[in-house]
Amino acid sequence: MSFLDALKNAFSKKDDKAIYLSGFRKSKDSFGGALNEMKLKYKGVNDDFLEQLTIVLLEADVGIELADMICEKLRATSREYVNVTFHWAMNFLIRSMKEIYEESIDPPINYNENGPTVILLEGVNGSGKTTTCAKLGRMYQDQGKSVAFVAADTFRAGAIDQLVQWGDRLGIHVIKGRENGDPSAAIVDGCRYAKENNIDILLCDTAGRLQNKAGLMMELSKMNRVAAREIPGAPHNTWLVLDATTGQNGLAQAEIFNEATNLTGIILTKMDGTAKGGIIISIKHRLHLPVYFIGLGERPEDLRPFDLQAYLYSISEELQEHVE
Ligand SMILES: Nc1nc2c(ncn2[C@@H]2O[C@H](COP(=O)(O)OP(=O)(O)O)[C@@H](O)[C@H]2O)c(=O)[nH]1
Ligand SMILES: [Mg+2]
Repeated sequence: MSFLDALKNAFSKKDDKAIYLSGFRKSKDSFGGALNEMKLKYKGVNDDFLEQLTIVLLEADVGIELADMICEKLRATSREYVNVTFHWAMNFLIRSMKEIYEESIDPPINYNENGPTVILLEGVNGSGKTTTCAKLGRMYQDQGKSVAFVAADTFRAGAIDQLVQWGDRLGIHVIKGRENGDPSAAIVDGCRYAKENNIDILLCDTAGRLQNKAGLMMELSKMNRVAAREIPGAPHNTWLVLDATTGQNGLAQAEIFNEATNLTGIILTKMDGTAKGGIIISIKHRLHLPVYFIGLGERPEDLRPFDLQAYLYSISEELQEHVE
């Protein structure tokens, strides 16, 4: 059985197939579609083919380093075979993407067994932090957990109200920071509320100002310090919320945040609106950070755990259908 066949088999057994397929539709159409067009012109794994493949990979935002690496490996391996079909090359490509993602193992999400689990959401303005807070809140509620929000984005006018509105809609209590106040004060209040009210999951919506790295570092490290003082081991998770539509620029942001604080994972938002899903592979390769969740829309229910098989299947579905 070819790699793509095995992928199809594994995918067919999954729940939520339709949701993943529709969420990754843009990636599928552009990435899978561009690869399919290459099939028509295929005359072997030669320079023209590899050049075109590099372009397709760059358009999917896999990044130049990985695009070159994959193409080089494809070139070298294809020399060992006499009849290299297009189908074989596509199997090689998708399998390479899987292997790159799996180079490092994703640690499971860190839950506090002895009290509230504190999760900090970080990221630049507009990346989707507040919406993701609402989505995670909804997900944990569905799992039967008690949830509270901390509105610690005290810098952006309206940011606190936005989270309060989500809290009202979802029936989740919101601990509010003071506009232009110290976000760490809100974190302290939130941790105390969580301890006193047996909250399982405390989701903290923070501000992410990238203008000044030293300032960002100071602010984030203070939030970490005060959280740890209130609840042992807190923050138990620090997730960077990244807008998938920003492509390789998102990778640069991730690197800056990762230097400023101890990130433990990534949430990639707006996957429904982009064909640039390849960023998932390059983040994993460069920063060894797991992508725990993806945002597939603006509603609280539009969050799904990132599923590598579903992603790879979705982008290669087109290739499967036309395979002999
Ligand atoms: N299509 C889509 N839009 C999203 C997603 N996540 C967030 N958004 C939208 O992106 C915009 C900014 O989100 P917001 O949560 O306010 O970002 P923040 O500044 O980081 O808190 C809003 O209009 C959201 O509805 C997603 O997964 N898909
Ligand atoms: Mg916000």
